[in-house]
Amino acid sequence: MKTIKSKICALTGITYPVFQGGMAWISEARLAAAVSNAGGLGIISAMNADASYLKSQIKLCRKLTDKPFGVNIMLMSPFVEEVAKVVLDEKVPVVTTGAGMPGKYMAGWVDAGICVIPVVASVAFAKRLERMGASALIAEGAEAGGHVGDLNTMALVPQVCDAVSIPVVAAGGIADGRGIAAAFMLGAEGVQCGTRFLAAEECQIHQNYKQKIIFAGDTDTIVTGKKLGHPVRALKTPFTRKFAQMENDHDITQEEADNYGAGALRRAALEGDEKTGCYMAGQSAGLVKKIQPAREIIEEMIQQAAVLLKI
Ligand code: TUI
Repeated sequence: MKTIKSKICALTGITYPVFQGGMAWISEARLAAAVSNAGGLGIISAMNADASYLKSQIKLCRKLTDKPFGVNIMLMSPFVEEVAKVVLDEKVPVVTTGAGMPGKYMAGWVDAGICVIPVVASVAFAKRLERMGASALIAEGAEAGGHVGDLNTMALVPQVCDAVSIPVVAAGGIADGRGIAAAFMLGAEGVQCGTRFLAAEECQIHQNYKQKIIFAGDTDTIVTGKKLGHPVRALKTPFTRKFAQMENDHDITQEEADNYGAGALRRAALEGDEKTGCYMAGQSAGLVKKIQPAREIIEEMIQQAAVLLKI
């Protein structure tokens, strides 16, 4: 069994430099614990939920693993203030952030000794967050699922690596060992995968979601919400096609989009709703072929990458 060691492993105490993305309604304690037990970094999504939800998830994760894990703070959450405090009270080892600038929370987390690893979508944000004390950064390209920036992984990652001296984790479009090897070639010290873990056995989402990921091909995702400034990548379904049509037909308002999208990811993840669910996924869905235990996913990816990197 070959292995890959990097600065990210030393920083976070994980065996393999693979993070599982913090995905709303998807990344809960059982998936995160399975990934951490397999040697990666499992991440619980604080999503749009309140402090008590996050506390119970952290408690469950700690029951299921004694390995390091992370919490992802979605900065657009209405409960962001209270969940930002929970990670301090609970002394969570690693915090990642997404969908915005975590500036006002950085000093508190850094002072408490938390390893803070924000997601960035541009060089300017990367430089600012390094100055604010981030331990590392996740440079996420627009191939990713969910909320996306403008730049693609191939261009973003090397530019962020050149701009900062802290370790960089590459994300967006990475779902196998070839992606990991490529990320290391671009200067990254690790990867974050979301879409591949949707097909983990321990991932608790509805079977319909998993089946859609497995059957998806390279062109089966679409980005909606660009005009309103919140672009989101998801599978092409009746829900996203209608959203795209609404955007094309007229100048859709924020209220209209909010009403249309409310609860759509929850309906996909929990109910497998074919008509009104929003199945967030990255362009790498076409690489995901089967449902496997998280450990198998990680070991398979690392083996393939190690061979390619001649380790
Ligand atoms: O955060 C994510 N992915 C997400 S969050 C999410 S929940 C949601 N649902 C509906 C609408 C919007 C969000 C679903 N998927 N990934 C991390 C990520 N962060 N990707 C890109 C960024 C990002 C983008 C811009 C980080 C900072 C940033 O700063 C610039 C700005 O405009 O704030």
